[in-house]
Amino acid sequence: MRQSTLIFVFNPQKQILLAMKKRGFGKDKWNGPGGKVEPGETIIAAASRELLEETSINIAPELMEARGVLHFHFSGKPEWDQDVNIFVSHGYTGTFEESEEMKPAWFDIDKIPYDAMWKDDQFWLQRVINGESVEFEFFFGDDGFIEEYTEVYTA
Ligand code: 6OG
Repeated sequence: MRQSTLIFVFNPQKQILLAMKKRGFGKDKWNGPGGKVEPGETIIAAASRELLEETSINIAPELMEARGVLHFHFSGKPEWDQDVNIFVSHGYTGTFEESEEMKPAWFDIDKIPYDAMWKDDQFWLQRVINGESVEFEFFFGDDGFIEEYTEVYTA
């Protein structure tokens, strides 16, 4: 399965960094920065690279906390299927800037814009914010809605 990344950065005011996707897959949705793992790249290196490319923020690899994985399946579009590896960081250097791909902004954690996000986020994002690791499998229909989902429990 294609590997991808999603990173949630928190500032000292405990706000979360989300970014409006301006083009491509997930256009017009708020999401964490992130993207595909390139051949020969580690997942964590891809997370740092995507964050820097999309928002100009730098995170040392040791500050990246792995928080699980989401397995996405898209009906009729197997080429979109992907495993999205979630990371959280409470430290960063630099100041975020808008890129061609994303427009970042800080959000209070009680004002997350779920209505303008992927439909799966409401099932797991709050738990990641609370410090948990998650693993889910989501099956999306043609209309962008979730047809079925299961939580994968690992002891
Ligand atoms: P590019 O393929 O444009 O990166 N991603 C999803 N994120 C959420 N929250 N829900 C989904 O439900 C997602 N599917 C993909 C992974 C795509 C970015 O979007 C994330 C990547 O960060 C279907 O490089």
